Amino acid sequence: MAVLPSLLIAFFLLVTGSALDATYLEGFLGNGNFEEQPKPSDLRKTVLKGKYALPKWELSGRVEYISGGPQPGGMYFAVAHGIHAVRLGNEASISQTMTVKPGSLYALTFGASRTCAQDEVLRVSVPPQSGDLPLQTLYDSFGGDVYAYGFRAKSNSVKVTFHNPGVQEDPACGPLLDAVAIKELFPPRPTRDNLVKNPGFEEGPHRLVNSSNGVLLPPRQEDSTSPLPGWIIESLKAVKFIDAKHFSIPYGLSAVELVAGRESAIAQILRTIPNKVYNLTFVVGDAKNGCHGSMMVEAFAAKDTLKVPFKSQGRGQFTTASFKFKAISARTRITFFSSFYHTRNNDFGSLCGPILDQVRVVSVA
Ligand SMILES: [Ca+2]
Repeated sequence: MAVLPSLLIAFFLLVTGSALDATYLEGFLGNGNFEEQPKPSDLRKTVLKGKYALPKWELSGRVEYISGGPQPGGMYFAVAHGIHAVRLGNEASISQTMTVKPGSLYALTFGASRTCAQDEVLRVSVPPQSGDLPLQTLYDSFGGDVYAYGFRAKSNSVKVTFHNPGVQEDPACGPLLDAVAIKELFPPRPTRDNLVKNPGFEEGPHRLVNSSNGVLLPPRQEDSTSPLPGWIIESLKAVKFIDAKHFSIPYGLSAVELVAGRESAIAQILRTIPNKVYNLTFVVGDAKNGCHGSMMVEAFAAKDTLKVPFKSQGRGQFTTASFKFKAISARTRITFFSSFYHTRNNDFGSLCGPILDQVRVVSVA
């Protein structure tokens, strides 16, 4: 498997930990793609035997070491990143301790999918933080989904754990975890000519190599620990972080795709002056990813709203919209969502939608 040189360097720094204080951290965790194989004596069929059977990881409960493709018993596991993955059975977990900078914001990026039950959940914890990721919705019907989870480091060493809190009749049932990477994030600040933090979505989680389908930002992300710095992911479903390498992006190198209709919204809380009038500008378009049709993005700020229709021909076109709102308090929430659901023309199982970029709020003199 081809690994970018920068990832190798970051991986080296990650495992040695020596230069971390001064160095920016991005890349796989130790054996983050699970391609460093366990010793044959540490495996019973596919089940890993003991706490240290998988190099660089600590295991608990029934963890299987999986090769992608057809499985005995008729199941098929898609492994998008390399060949191997782990499967977390009933109440099983895998952990890794790593060196980080206290106070810094990080995002974990990982490939995860459910294997048998509809209601499988992956719990990610980096104490004292923890979050449950429902895997019920398959956003990409082919390669499995890639998610991000953000956390703020409380000390210079953190223990990252992926846990299956579920109990199914078949103890092997549970989420498949295919690759795990980390990236340090730098939360952007509002500027004099824009009150919005991270307005063009340029700061976001690591994209896995081979990950051509974007990174899902799970729902219920607080702005202080969001993997998309500054932004809150509200509601029930994910928003997708997409990059210029695989999608058409209006401005810069990344944007967000509103893939789950009204079930998912992206929001930010701005500092405003009550009774002052502001102008909100944003860009709506399509990512040139086979997502066609009549789209609509709804924007909300204080008591004002705007519906922006956009007819996607799947050519990577975009339009700029703006409206004025009057702040009613010292904090104003701006919110965006897609009015409709869309699926890709070439794959009706994959959710897609309008993209949002370049959000700007300035006060009107
Ligand atoms: Ca952008």
